[in-house]
Amino acid sequence: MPFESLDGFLTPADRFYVRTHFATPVLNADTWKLEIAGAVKTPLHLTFDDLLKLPSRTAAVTLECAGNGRQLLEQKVKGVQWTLGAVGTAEWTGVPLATVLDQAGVGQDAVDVVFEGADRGEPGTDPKPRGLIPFVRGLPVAKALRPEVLLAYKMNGKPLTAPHGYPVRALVGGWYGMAAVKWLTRVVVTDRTFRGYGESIDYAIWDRRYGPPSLSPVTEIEVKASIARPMAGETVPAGKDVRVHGAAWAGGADITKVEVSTDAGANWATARLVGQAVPFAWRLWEYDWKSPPAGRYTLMARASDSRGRVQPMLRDLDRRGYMINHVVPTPVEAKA
Ligand SMILES: Nc1nc2c(c(=O)[nH]1)N[C@H]1C(S)=C(S)[C@@H](COP(=O)(O)O)O[C@H]1N2
Ligand SMILES: [Mo]
Repeated sequence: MPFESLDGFLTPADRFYVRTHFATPVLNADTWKLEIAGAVKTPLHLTFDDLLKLPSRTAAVTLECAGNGRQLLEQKVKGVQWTLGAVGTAEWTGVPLATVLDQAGVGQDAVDVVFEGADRGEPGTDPKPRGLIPFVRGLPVAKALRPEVLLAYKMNGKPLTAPHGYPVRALVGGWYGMAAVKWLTRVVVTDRTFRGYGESIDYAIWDRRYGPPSLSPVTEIEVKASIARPMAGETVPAGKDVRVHGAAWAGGADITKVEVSTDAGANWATARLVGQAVPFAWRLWEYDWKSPPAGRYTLMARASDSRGRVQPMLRDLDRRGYMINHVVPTPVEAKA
């Protein structure tokens, strides 16, 4: 979805961004099976019907690609050049992964849970393993057992569409999109840390918490507000009130405040948060920009969250092409 067409809390499936690394596999729910393997007491093979018989949950969850906003970086980095649109919120229905892992019995020695999709391809960046690899993503077993981790089979009340992972995808509330593995066919519980292509070469950032940088997988979504309208370069009527609006999200934390500046960050005013906070979902916000005189302006939005995080003004280059949440200027012109 072009972010400027944001017009409600839920993003329709046909306007939801699609990020797919390899060719989209054609799967059939009648023949689909999910294998649960590795450090479990009883390996399982679930059919789609088996999954439907288990208790489900429905929750609105925001999915953001870790590369969302990449096009706005001053220093160009590899990857799909997203502007603002690689984010959306859908109501997902699925079975908590914990239910299935409980059936299988997670071993004492379990460390990570690795989701494997049915899509295969050759990864783009060196160093890369030989041949075709499946799209996979691991997460610590403690996160995998949380209720916001779903084996989702519905999006906004309808079966998943092929681009969004039909028949079943993982959904990891609070984490960037790379963990929400589509066309899910295997879940492997490992007995040591899993560092695949998607946790080390792709979707990894330099972490300096111990001083020297070490590569760490991208995990939780950062705090961020995006302006939907006016969009960059838009002309608004001078002397009339202008509705500035957008969405703000912070992974597993709640948005506590969104501030708007119309003068490139010199002064900030508090925007109105719309509706109620929904865990793991974005919060819409709006701000009445009182009759701007004719001229050129730089709009900015900045979010704060319940963990005390505030959106930074500057880009952290250690994040390579991921987790892009610094405040970005939106130049607009008010014309009579
Ligand atoms: N199997 C598989 N799952 C995947 C991907 C993929 O390429 N293959 N892309 C991931 C990435 S990087 C993102 S941002 C989300 C995007 O989900 P969407 O296409 O439904 O918006 O799916 C994730 N799951
Ligand atoms: Mo992504």
